[in-house]
Amino acid sequence: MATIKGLEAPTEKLNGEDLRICIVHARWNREVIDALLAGALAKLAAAGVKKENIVVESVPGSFELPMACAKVIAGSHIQAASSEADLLGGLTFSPKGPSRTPTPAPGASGAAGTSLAQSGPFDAVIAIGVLIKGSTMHFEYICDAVSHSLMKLQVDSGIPVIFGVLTVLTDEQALERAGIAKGANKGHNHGEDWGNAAVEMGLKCKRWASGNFAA
Ligand code: RBF
Repeated sequence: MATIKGLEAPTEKLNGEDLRICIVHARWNREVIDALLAGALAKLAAAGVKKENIVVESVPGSFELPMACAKVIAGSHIQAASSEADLLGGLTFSPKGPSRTPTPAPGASGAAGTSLAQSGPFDAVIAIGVLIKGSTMHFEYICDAVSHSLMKLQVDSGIPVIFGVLTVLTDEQALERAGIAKGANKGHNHGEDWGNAAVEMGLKCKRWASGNFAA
């Protein structure tokens, strides 16, 4: 019997061209991480998120994900505030003393014809990790701490934090959920769903924040 499980696609086409998104991934279980990361990046690109508006950072393991996500969210707010000051010809301070940054010309572009990266705060963060159960209680503690901390972070910060953490019992389950299983059936790459979720939540949270709701 066909399963009833799974994600229904959004009803409208999502346009991510104005979004800025950060992916933070762990490096444990790298083969699986790389497939999930590629899946997420492919869906961000398919939704029109510009390369220069995607930041990818890594941390050692999944336990480090909540702290890293909190820091990149905070840092992107600081970056946004300082680039707003720049646009007004703001003062910057360095050990050599204060200097004033010239205001960029409208439509200015970066090196080799690339457009300048957006410097607004991140509209969504995707936390990617792969936790595979071992023979001790380590797995349970990390899964619990990471899932609770990422949920708390998104609610407290108001920035969607996509839960891209596989919590699996076997290597095979991990490979299957990254679309790289060994058998004829490769499974499904959940990284793709996380890329789509980041775009959908980034767009919706922006719209809701401006008091705009579905009719
Ligand atoms: N990190 C992961 O992302 N996935 C794992 O499956 C994983 N298993 C671990 C198993 C043990 C016994 C230990 C000690 C660490 C493991 N970590 C794993 C790393 C963990 O998330 C973190 O990076 C380290 O505990 C350092 O804070």
